[in-house]
Amino acid sequence: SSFATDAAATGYHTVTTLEADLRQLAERHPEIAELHEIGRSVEGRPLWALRVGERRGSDRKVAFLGCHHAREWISVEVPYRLAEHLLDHSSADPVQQWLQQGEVWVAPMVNPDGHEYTRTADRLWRKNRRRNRNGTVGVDPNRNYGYMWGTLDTSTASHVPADQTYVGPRAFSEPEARAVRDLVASQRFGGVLTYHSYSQLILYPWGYTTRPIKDAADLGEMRDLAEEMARLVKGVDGKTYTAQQSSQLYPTAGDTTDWTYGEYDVPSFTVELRPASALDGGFILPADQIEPCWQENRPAALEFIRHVLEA
Ligand code: ING
Ligand code: ZN
Repeated sequence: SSFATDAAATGYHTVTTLEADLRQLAERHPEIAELHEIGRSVEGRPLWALRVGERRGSDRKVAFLGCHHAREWISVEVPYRLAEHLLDHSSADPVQQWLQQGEVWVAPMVNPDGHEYTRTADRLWRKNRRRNRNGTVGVDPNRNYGYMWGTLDTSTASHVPADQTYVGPRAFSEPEARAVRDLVASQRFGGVLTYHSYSQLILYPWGYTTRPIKDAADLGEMRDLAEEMARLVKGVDGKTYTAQQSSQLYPTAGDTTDWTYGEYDVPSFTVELRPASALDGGFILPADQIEPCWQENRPAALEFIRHVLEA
C-alpha cells in the first residue's frame, strides 16, 4: 500500500494525512486520477474528491462518500482504500474496463472540521463545527440535504440547535452538504454510496417515511442490490450486514440518500460499517479492524461500481 504518511502505522487518517495520501495517489496515477477540491468546510478546510477514470466527462459515473459524521472514523478508511484498490488494479479487468468507460469519484471525508475536533477535543462529536445563532455548535450534515428537509421534528432529525441531529436553519445551509450537492448535480452520478458507522446495515431510501418508495422497479433494484451487497459481505468472513429501508432503523429527513434518489432517481445507499453494536465498541473501532472491514466491504463496493457502470 502507498501511504505518504504514517497513517498505515497509526491506523486512522487525520485531515492532514488524508490530504497527503490523496495527493500522492493522484500523483502516482496522473493518467487516471485527479484530485478535486469540491468545496470548503465551515472552518475553511478543503473538501477533497478523487476522480478515478481514463477520460473526463464519461456518462457513467459512481460516487462513494465518507465521514459525514465526525466520530465515524472507519467511514474514511473504506472509501480511501477503495480508491487505492482501483488505482492498484487499474491495468487488469474488470477495473481496467470500468476506468476506460466510466468514472469513480471518492470523497472520503465530507466533514473534516468535525473529524479534527474528534481527534483534539471530543472523540464522540458527530456534527460539523457551525457556530449556531444561539451559541451552540454544529449542524448534522446528514440532515441538511434538500429532499423533504425539515419535515420531521424528532430526536433523530431535530430542529433544536444543541441536538446531535440538528437539521440546520434551512436545506443546504451547510457548505459540506452543498459541496456534495454541487458535485452530484454537476457529475450526474448513476449511483451514490455513503459510508457511516456503526451497525452493519445496508440502507436504502426512504428515510423520511416508513412508506416504501413508490416506483416498483426502483424499489426492486435497490432492494435486490442491497441484498446482493449484504450477501457479498457475508461471503468474505461471515459478517452479517442487514439490508433494509433506512426508516426501519429510525425515520430521518434530509439525509444524503433520500436527496440523491429523490432528486435524481438513482440508486443510493448508506452502508453502516463495523461494529455490529455498542457492546463491540460502537464508534471506537480499533485500528486493527480497518483492514478486515475494508476487505469484507470490497466485493460489495465493486459490485455497486459494476452495477452502475455496466448498466
Ligand atoms: N446513521 C445514519 C444517520 O444519519 C441513517 C442512519 C441513514 C438513517 C440514512 C436514515 C437515513 O443517522 C449514522 N450512523 O449516522
Ligand atoms: Zn453517520
